[in-house]
Amino acid sequence: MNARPGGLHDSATTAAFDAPRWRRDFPIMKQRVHGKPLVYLDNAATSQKPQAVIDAVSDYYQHYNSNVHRGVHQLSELATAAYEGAREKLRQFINAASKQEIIFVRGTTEAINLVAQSYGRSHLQSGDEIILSEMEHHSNIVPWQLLREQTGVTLKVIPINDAGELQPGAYETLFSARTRLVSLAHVSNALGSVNPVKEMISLAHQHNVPLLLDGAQAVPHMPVDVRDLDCDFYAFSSHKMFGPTGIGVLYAKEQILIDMPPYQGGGEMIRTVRFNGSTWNELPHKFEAGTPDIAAAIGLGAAVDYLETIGMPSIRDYERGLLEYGTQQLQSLAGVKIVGTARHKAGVLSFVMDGVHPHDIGTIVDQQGVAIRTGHHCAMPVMEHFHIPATARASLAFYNTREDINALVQALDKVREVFR
Ligand code: C6P
Repeated sequence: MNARPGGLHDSATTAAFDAPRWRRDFPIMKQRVHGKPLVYLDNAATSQKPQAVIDAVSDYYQHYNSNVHRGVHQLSELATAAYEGAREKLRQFINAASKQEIIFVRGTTEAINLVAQSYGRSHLQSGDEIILSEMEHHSNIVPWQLLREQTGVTLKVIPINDAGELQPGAYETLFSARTRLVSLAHVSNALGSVNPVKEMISLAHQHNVPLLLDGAQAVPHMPVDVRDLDCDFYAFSSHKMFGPTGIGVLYAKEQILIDMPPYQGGGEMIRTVRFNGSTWNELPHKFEAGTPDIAAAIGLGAAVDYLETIGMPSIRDYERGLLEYGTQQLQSLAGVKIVGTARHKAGVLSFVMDGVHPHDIGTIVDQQGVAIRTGHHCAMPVMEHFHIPATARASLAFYNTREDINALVQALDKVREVFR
């Protein structure tokens, strides 16, 4: 490991964590891209999958593929046990009070749409207010705009400062007698800012307002305890936390879910159906209409087991050291500017380079085997704030190393050569 003397609390945390050992669990890491070893720094878009997750999905299809909650035959019982077992693993992972509070959805986007359409349409009226922030992903803006068209609610936005932090003091001033919900990123995907969510939840509750956290970029990188946070809703995606695509979780406090109408109708979510009316299944099934992505849920359960083997506090500490190393490296490059310099950050390095469009950066570093994302990252209001069309973004996971950062820096040298 390329230890740098004087690095910000780096050597102790990074040296203790054996990232290359964990990386060997990910078969895709042996891949070569354009003839170069793969350097995967696009984890905020989606993470890679360890063999244990791939095996869990494949084992289901090979040995007990069957529908859940429907059959009395053995395969169906095995599938149901594995699917519900995965739910229990998720409950423990985020410390929810009961399995009834874990709703399987397609991902963060569907989770937020579910809350907007079910909770929003049944609890909010014209003139009611929802507080969002300027750093939200489109998935935490557009569902509320759709609700605005349907109900006439008003959206209020917490502004950010030029470090990419929520402007101190601004949040509190947005509350009024009509505030009905706050919906906020735990960690920004475009900037990496970690928001002071615990204090923000507490303030919302002082106003008797529930709060939803978009945890898509938090759950893969730090311990999350929904009871300690006391959030009312928490949304996250499996594919960003080393699990399969097509599955994610909406956590919500049980009483809130009881008071919410179903989001979609169909099989599984009903107790009785007659032409003059139907009654709903108990939680969490009331919100899981139709056959779910059973294999993906089981794979997500395996991802949780895997993450717990490593330990979320170790992952958080290691990535913090790696982010500091990456920040120092990028800051030392002439003409490179990091976008998002919040005091509290998770492993996202968004940057721009003088005279080079981010898409050109992405294309040239790809030729060197380095995968990063370029664009607006589905956070156009953030780009607007910084008056830029796009950034290049390197996003970290626990299997990344300082060598990966060094490879990015070398690839950026190539970019400079091309544009000299
Ligand atoms: N961000 C990124 O490259 P889905 O697509 O539903 O799994 O997650 C949506 C989503 C919601 N909130 C945040 C904070 C996110 O980062 C994302 C996904 C990816 O940054 C793809 S745009």
